[in-house]
Order: sequence, then C-alpha cells, then structure tokens
Amino acid sequence: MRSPFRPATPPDPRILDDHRALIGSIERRNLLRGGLSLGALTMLTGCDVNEASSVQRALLSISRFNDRVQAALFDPDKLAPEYPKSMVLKPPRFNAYYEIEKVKPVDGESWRLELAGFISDRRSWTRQQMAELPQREMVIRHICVEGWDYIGEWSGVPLRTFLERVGADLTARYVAFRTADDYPSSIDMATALHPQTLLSTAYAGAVLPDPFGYPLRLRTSTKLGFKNPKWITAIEVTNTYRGGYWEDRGFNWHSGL
Ligand SMILES: Nc1nc2c(c(=O)[nH]1)N[C@H]1C(S)=C(S)[C@@H](COP(=O)(O)O)O[C@H]1N2
Ligand SMILES: [Mo]
Repeated sequence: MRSPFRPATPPDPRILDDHRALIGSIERRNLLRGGLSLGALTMLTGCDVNEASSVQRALLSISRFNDRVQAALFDPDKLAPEYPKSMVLKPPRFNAYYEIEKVKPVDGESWRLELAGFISDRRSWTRQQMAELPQREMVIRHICVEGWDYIGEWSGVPLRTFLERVGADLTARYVAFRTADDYPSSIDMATALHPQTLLSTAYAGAVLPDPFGYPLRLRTSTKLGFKNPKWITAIEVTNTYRGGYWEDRGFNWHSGL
C-alpha cells in the first residue's frame, strides 16, 4: 500500500523494464488495453510503485484479480474436445524448465504418493495401489504457452475418483502438487473435479516414459501445459493459495477454461 512516509516523487519509468514478461502476459489477456503505464498501475492497485518489489507485487495482484474472474467463468460441465487415436503423437513432445538430458528418473518401486491437508485418510499410495483404482482414458490437445501443441492419449485414475476415495474435503479451494524436480503446482477444486482431469500413469497405452512424468503426472484437458505437473510426489488439499513454478514468475494462475 502507499507509504505515508514517502514523498510523492515521480517514479522512474525504467522501473517497469524488469517486468516486461509479466506485463506482456497481462496485456495479452486484454486486462489493460492500450498498454500499462506506471500511473495506471498506481491507480489500479493503490500501491506505491517506486520500488521494484512493489511493482512486482502490483502486477501480481492484477494477475490474481484476473484469475478470480476466470475461475468464476469456469464451467465444470464443459468438456474439452477429444480426438481420434490416429491423431496421437508418438512419442509426445517433451518440455520442462530444463533440457530432457537433465531428467532424473523416479524409481517406481520406492516411489510413494504422499497426502496432506484436508484429507481424512492420509496414508501414502504405491504404484500398485494406484493401478487398482478405476481408470479412464482421453485423447486431448496439450497446449504450451511457448506456442506449440500436440494431441496425446493419456490414461489413469480421474483425480475426482482419487479425492473421493481418500476422503478429501471437496469444498476446499485448491489442490496443490509437489514433484520430484521441485516444480510446485496448484489448481482450483472445480478443475480438480472435472471429468477430464486425470492422475495419469500411461501414454498411448504404455507406462509413462521417464521424461513424461513416470510414475504419476497430472493431465488436465482444460489447462495450459505448465499446469500439468509431472513426477508428482505429494498432493495437498488446501484453502491456502500455493501458486506454482511459473505462476510465481508471473504467469496467470488460472491459465485455462
Ligand atoms: N514436474 C514438472 N512438470 C512440468 C514441467 C516441469 O518443468 N516440471 N513443465 C510443464 C510444461 S511448461 C509443459 S508444456 C508440460 C510438458 O509436458 P510433456 O513433456 O508431457 O509434453 O509439462 C509441465 N509439467
Ligand atoms: Mo509449457
């Protein structure tokens, strides 16, 4: 908020230069037509934008506002398009915040899925136990913010089925994920309960290859690629906003339908 101790000196416009990516993402979402000026930013947020850290905070608060609007528009009954299996890309296209050579395979035998937060049975799960749950398969389009996409065939247990089985509080706001490569991620409960949101263990009918999230990754049909954490090690049901790897760097948290 505006500091009572600071004189109202005109801010240095160069202060925005460090935040071009975040500003670009806000502008692309049409939240601020005609570009973002420091004056507009101060007016919109009531923040003192003389400091780089408060610029960052102001931009993130605009981004969060947009998230709330988008979450309100989310229609849980709207299904994303599915495609014929003949269109499935084999192998899928890899992406992560590092190169494919740096992928550290997860050992499926010692792997456990840990549970936390508003869940009544927080015992951990093995691969075998996950495989015994009801499975679903879907052929959907994966879209990355970098501007590429592919059609993939994913199978696994619907996240809704899993959350019901462990006694999760389905009225909580968020489902958050931790992963073996330190890529935190979180989604709203409506998306978690969507019929096309899976805890996926297979691609094109075969066990997930290491680069694509073995043994367990999230696969949503209503979210951009970066909201699909791979190599999941823990799930938390929470009312606390947990952000995510790219979200904490300015990407829109909702990023989807
Ligand atoms: N754990 C983890 N999950 C991740 C990422 C990552 O770096 N680490 N990258 C995300 C991004 S940006 C994309 S586009 C997809 C890529 O998934 P794919 O390799 O299965 O196509 O994974 C997402 N999930
Ligand atoms: Mo992505």
